[in-house]
Amino acid sequence: MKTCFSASLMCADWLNMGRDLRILNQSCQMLHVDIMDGHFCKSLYLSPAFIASIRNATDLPIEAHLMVEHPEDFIEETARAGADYISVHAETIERQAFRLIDTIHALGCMAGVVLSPATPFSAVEPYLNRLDLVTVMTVDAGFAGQAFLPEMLPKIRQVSQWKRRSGQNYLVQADGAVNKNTYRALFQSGVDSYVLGSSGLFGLSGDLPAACEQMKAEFAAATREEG
Ligand code: S6P
Ligand code: MG
Repeated sequence: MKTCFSASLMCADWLNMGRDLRILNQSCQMLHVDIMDGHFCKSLYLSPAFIASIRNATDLPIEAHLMVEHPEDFIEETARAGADYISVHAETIERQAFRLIDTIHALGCMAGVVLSPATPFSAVEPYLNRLDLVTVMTVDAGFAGQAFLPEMLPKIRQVSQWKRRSGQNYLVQADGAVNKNTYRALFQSGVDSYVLGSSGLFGLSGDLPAACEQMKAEFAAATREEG
């Protein structure tokens, strides 16, 4: 599967979003929009309205990462705003996982599920075969700039091995502290899609075109020996 770089727009320069999207359109394969309600995690960032406002500025697939306590309240609005992938947290869908995955698909979107660091692989195993995207959080949800949690690597391997063994086609994604120090371990664990935030892209020195080139070079260097 081709590597996917997904830019986390909560870490972008909001004052220059239009300009930066034109650059990201050339260097990334997906855009990642973190939607928080201040309850599931103690932060407020982007929203379905933000997705609607950027929809016409990009042909890249947009993923909405719903960090909200009640995803059922936001799924339809997020789909109407133009999201291609809607990812909900495993911890928030336990008792209605199958129904909500069906709802996402019925709205014409691809369905993703995200595992917080403390959530084990077994929590999502019952419905993995219905997913298009599985994200393992490698930091706690809610904040940029946190330290990578290496304890998450075995879980990523479980997600990627299950995919291989079952012949499923979902993308395996890592979100949190994805950068030159972690690419290699993530790649070796089977990650297909890399969410790039402050440490892997927007916080690199220089302007955004230079940062995109640096990011791609760092990824290539970290994974080169792997072929
Ligand atoms: C965190 C959010 C992430 C962040 C990303 C920031 O709640 O889901 O998508 O945007 O982790 O990147 P970094 O490199 O600062 O961890
Ligand atoms: Mg995210």
